[in-house]
Amino acid sequence: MKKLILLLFIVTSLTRVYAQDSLITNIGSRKALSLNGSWQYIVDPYETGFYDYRYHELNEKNGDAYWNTDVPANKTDKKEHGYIAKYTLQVPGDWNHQKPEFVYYEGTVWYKKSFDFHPAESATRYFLYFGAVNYRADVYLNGKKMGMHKGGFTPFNFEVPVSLLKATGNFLVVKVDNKRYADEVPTLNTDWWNYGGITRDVKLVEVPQSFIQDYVIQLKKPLPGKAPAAMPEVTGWIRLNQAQSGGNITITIPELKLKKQVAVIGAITPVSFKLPKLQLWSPEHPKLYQVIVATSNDRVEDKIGFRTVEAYGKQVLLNGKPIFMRGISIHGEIPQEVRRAVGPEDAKQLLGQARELGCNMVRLAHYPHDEAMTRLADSLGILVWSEIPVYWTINFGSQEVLNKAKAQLKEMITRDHNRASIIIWSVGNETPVSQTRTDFMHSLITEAKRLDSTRMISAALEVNYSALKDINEVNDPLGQFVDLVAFNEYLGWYGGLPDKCRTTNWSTPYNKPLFISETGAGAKGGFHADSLTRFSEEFQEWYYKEQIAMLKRMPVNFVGLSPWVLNDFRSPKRNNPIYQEGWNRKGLYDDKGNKKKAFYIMQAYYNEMKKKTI
Ligand code: GCB
Repeated sequence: MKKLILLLFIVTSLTRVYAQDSLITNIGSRKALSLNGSWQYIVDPYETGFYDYRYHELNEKNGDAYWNTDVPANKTDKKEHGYIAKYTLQVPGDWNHQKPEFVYYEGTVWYKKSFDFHPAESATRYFLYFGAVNYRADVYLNGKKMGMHKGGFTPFNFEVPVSLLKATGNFLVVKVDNKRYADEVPTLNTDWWNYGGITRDVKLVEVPQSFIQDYVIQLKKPLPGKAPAAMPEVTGWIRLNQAQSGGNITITIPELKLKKQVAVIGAITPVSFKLPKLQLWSPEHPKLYQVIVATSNDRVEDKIGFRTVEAYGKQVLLNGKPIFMRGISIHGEIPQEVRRAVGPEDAKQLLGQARELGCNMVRLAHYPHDEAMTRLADSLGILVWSEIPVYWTINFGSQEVLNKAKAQLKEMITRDHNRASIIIWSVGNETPVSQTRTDFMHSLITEAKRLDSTRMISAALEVNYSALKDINEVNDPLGQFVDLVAFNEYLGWYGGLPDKCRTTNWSTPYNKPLFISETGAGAKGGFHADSLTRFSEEFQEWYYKEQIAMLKRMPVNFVGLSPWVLNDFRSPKRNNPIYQEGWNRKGLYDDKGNKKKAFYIMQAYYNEMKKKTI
């Protein structure tokens, strides 16, 4: 009996690992049927469509489950659910902004899409792909459960057996639940609105039996402190969906006249080759190359930039040269329409605003943003900090929570490990110091390094305002494990008034580059008063002036900042009825897209730094 239990345990843990390893990357280059558009829905705050009246999960035999057909077989049938055109939501998109009754809704909504589909005749496999669903998704096709995923900002896919697909009237149902729980990532408490729904693209993706699932084609880490060699070397690997022996993989970069063939040696085949006459990717020259990865029966095409990045002594070196990061923190939200950002147009707006400010870097807070953002950052030449929502006080003592954080870390890195723009993976934000916390975060850092050894790893640390001195040390023990010591400070907003900056200096005991991952003050756009009046544009302007004067006294290892924040954003924690009304007002742009006075202070500083550092 004991042996049987052990065997069952091994089998279930293997399937769990397998499920996490199945993510197909570069989904945009795959043949797919888009399932975006109108979906019908049922709001189900009591989860009546999921549990019976004894609160047991409904099973396949129970017609009351909302993933079962809503069409009565005959007129005596009792159906207490149904999907009709009157109740529709657009996908991708959060539900909160789509109907007034959803503004504050957190809970379960069932989404249903019908579609017709003629499977290809050749041996082909199909996957249902979701760019992101916040937070938990239970996916059913034609009454069969395809799988469940947790994590609101990362992609996942489930294989669909061909035999299940019908030529007409496929019945795809997704139960989306965005209730907050103490043991999830993020936890109950965040300073942003918990937008629910199928927030990113949905596709039915077609691939051959044996296909290219993922690959890393990036420059090898240079020798410490060195620029890439004259003929830089690419190292990486290609992952096929299943182990295979025999056959070749070909990597082609037409512009460099490169064609490299390697023999497949299992599921993962390492590759390495030199790139002659390479133009390195940088913010000034965001050069991307067309890269084609092919096997005898599969082919994917990508656009990849090649560069190196590392923390070296007190500096951050990009292609061997020190850089100063003129950053801004960004939430994935379009405030003008009070909704989650999604797709290329929204990315254009957000990164366009950052460019106007004079940025060469963005911190995508506090969760992985839409893939359109990192793809656009690649082509615009904007450096990126990408983060998982390990935010404030999650349950650091729980192995289960650690596994959830690791799953999101893996999905974030897997989706984007070929994006040249991404130079920093962040494992969290403002986590409170304790040994349990440090062990948890250290474990995430180790995992991030295992998954990607070519980028810097960081986390936004915090400052204790009650213990402020003239010289403050950023000495959180986590500092010993990160590559970049990053900290959030709001001196003049949370600690004293802005003139406090005049006597305050910062340092770190770690011999590493130092980055200010947040600084900011609230102001209601259009509210003008003297600079001592909180929430006036003048107060925020004063704050930025004092901060910048302080930045000019920063030690030599100061490598940049990403102030808080680009735009005002919705937050249920901000309830001043006159100035906030449910909005965090620390944006340099207000919620209508107007620039506040502080915007121009920051822009002038960045212009100055641009001249100095290029
Ligand atoms: C922080 C958090 C950020 C908040 C910000 C604030 O330190 O990292 O998520 O929104 O402060 O406005 O207080």
